[in-house]
Parts: sequence; C-alpha cells; structure tokens
Amino acid sequence: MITIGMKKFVCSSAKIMLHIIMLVAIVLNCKNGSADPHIPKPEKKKYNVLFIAVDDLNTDVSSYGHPLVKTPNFDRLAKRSIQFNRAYCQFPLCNPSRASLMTGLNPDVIKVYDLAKFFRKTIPDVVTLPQLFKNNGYYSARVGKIYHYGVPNDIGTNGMDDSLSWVQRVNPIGRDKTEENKITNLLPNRGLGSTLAYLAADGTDEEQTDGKVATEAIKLMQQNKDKPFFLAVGFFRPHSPYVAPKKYFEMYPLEKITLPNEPADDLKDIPDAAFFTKPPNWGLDEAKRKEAIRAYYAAITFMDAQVGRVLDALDNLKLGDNTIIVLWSDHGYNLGQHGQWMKQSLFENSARVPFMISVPQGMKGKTSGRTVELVDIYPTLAELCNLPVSKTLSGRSLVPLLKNPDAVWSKPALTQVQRQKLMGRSIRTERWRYTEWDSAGKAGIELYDEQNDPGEITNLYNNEAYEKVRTDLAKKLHDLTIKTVIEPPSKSKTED
Ligand SMILES: [Ca+2]
Repeated sequence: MITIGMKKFVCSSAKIMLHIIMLVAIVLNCKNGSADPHIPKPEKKKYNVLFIAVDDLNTDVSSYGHPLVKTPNFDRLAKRSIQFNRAYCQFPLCNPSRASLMTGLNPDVIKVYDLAKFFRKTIPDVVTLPQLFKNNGYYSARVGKIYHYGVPNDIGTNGMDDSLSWVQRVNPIGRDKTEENKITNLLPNRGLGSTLAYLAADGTDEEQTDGKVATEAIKLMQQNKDKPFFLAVGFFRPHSPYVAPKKYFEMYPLEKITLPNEPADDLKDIPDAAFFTKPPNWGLDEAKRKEAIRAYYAAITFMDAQVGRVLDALDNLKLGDNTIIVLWSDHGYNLGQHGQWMKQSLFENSARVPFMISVPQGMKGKTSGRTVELVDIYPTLAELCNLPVSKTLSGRSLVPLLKNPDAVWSKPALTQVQRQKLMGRSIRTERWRYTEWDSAGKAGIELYDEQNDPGEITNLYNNEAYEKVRTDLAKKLHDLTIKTVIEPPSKSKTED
C-alpha cells in the first residue's frame, strides 16, 4: 500500500514538475516572441465586406474634383481608399450593369441587355459575388437596391432580386415613395423613374428610403458584428425622382448651377445611333434643365450623408480595421452634355462611374488612373478574401493596383449599350474613347481624344491624321468583343 502511495506521490510530483517546466518554457517562449510550433495559431480573422452601391451616380462628387457638389463622406472614404479615376460600367443601364457586376461576367456572356431579363435565365447555376461569400461561411445580406429594382415603382419590394445570394434582405420604403404625389415631373409624359423629376421634401433624412437603408444597414452590422459578413447596402438616390430633404436643395442656389458648355455644331459629327435623348434635352428650356441639375446635386449630397452614417457606425462598432469597403455606382449620368440626359449612351459621362476600394492596412488616400471595369470587382474581392473563383470570370483582379495604383495595366475598359436592335460598343484607354455602332460600325463610329477634348466635342474618326490610332483601337475593341462573346458556363451535369 505504502509503495503504491509513494508511486502515486512520485507520479504526481513528476507531473507537477513537468507542468512547471512547461509553464517556464511557455513564459520564456513568450518573452522571446517565438510561438510553440505545437500550439495551433488562432485562425486569421476573416475580412468583412461592406459593399455600397449607388444608383445613377456620375462622378459629380467632390472627391472626383467637382467644384460645386458637396460629398464630404465620399471624400472621407477616398482618404482610406484607392479611388479609381477611370472606372467604367459594362452597360449604362441598371439591370445589365448590375447583373454583370454581380456575376463577374460581361453582358455578352450573360446576354442581359435590358431591364426585363433575369440573369439566371441564361446562367442558372452561376455563383454570384454575395453567394460566393455565403457559400464560404459568410453572413450575406442586402438592404435596398443591389440587383435590378424598378425605381421608384419597386421600392419596398424585393425587385428583381436573386434570393440565392442572401441570408437576409431588407426592403425599406420611405416618404419619397409614399408621398409621390408631391413630386414635380418636368417631362409629364415620361414615368417617374425615367424622367427629370424632383421634390424638396419635408421631414428628416431618416424618413426617406435612403435614410432607412442606412438605418437598417447599421442595425444589421450591430446584430452581426461578431461573424464575418458581406453586407450590401444599396442606395436609390440620385436616381430620378430626385427627392431629398429641403436643406439639401438650399445648398445649391439655382444661380450657381451652370449648364454644360455645348458648341452650336457639337451634334453634327455624332452618329444618330449615339443619341438616347431625342430631341436634344427633350426640348426643355435652360431654366428647367438647371432645376433638374440642382435637384440631382441635392439628391447626391443627401445620399452622401447616408453613406456617412453607415461609415460612422462601422467605425463606432470597431469594425473598420477588419472590413473592406467597396463603393460603386451602376453607371454614369448625362446632365445635358450633347443634349443627352440620364444614361444609355456611350459618352464618357454615362459610362464612367465613381469607384473606390478601401482595404484595412492597405494603401490609402491614393488615386489610380488605370482603366478599370465594374466587372473587376468580383475577382478583386475574391482574391482579397482568399475565396476560390470560377476561371470563366470576365474581369481581372485589381489587387495589383491596390498595392501600386500606377502599376502597368494595359487592359482597356469595354462598355456597350443596345439601341433598339443594334448594339453599340465602346472602349476606353487612358487616352482615347473609340465607339462602333452596330457590327463593324455600320451605324457610325466615334473617336475622341479624352486628354485634349474631355468634353468629347470633336469626333476624330474621319480625320486622316488619326488613322493609325483608330485602326489600333478598332483591333482592341474587336479582340475584346471576341473574347467576351463566348458561351456562358454550362449547367452542371448533376442536374441532367
Ligand atoms: Ca441605375
């Protein structure tokens, strides 16, 4: 019995000694800063993604140098981002642009060219960007407009949503929708979503749909801050009707609003297919055009304030150090340039978008002048978050530009639009814009020197001095089109 007791004592003494030795070793290791190779490292915390979409916003914001429009929260985000100064949508219309961005595939691959077609009709098994995050253990949620959503008719509904993309979705509806009867429509024959219409509204920011979008997004961040999230926050403004609380209209007195400088003969060298707005300016006089521009600016500053509320919440919840922020608009917007309004044209103002990416611990406060596309967002976020992607994606990861915004980048941006039965396709390099209407430019061709003629006033296509430039650009455009007009990924065999 004694022997056994001794044995027990020896055993437990040995155990104690062993524990002491291990403890000393751990303390020494900690002091030396080296980790015990047998202790697994805690898994690196996954990045969250805050994915902010804005509807129909061109680059008339202060971080892009607009002299009048105030967007202090875009400026603030730009200071922690790489801002892309030559970023282009693939199709300047909500549904085709958003379907392309969210699937990472060009419009010619998914064959979505209008507002009616849902991308899963062509590619039922495609894994969308939020779905990729969801499939990899993320909480994915949408507030407001991410996929196509008729504005203002579908506000408060799911719109043309993709339910497979999300764990949760929220569809706020505010006074801009419920008090539509108060809105002034400058073109009464056109519907509220495709016209120039506005309201300097009574009440608070929080009562408007975009105010509610911010409020709901903040709630979701609070509720889900402890899990990796992909939170998509889709604002509806400055899409028409331009509704914003009165105080935002008061920031832009009408006498400060200027119209674009249009030489009298500007339209003569532009092919007819290039025009979306016919007749020019839909016949509106200058005073009405200024009213529309003022209201568009007011809606931008109102939307910017809601972006600011979301950014404040992210930082207050201490999520800023671990959250990638992407901000994009689905396409640009004409405000009377060449007599054109809204979108659906291939001029710079319609194809170009505000776009920035903020990576925690990444490079901040820089701009990149490389030509990039919205379809690049998918592979970029996948690479930043180490998620596996399909090899058939149309875009290219922008991670090299996030590390060095001036890195070599030879890829031009491709934008296309449908005009009745014909297609217009345009490529943008850092210097030039080249556009063909219908195949091989049968319905007209345009060439603009964006460096010396940023207003695209002079179409150089018929100028012999630019023959080599136009031949090179035509080849680039055809090469890109050939690459993108390919069969969509086939249905998985298991479904046969
Ligand atoms: Ca849009």
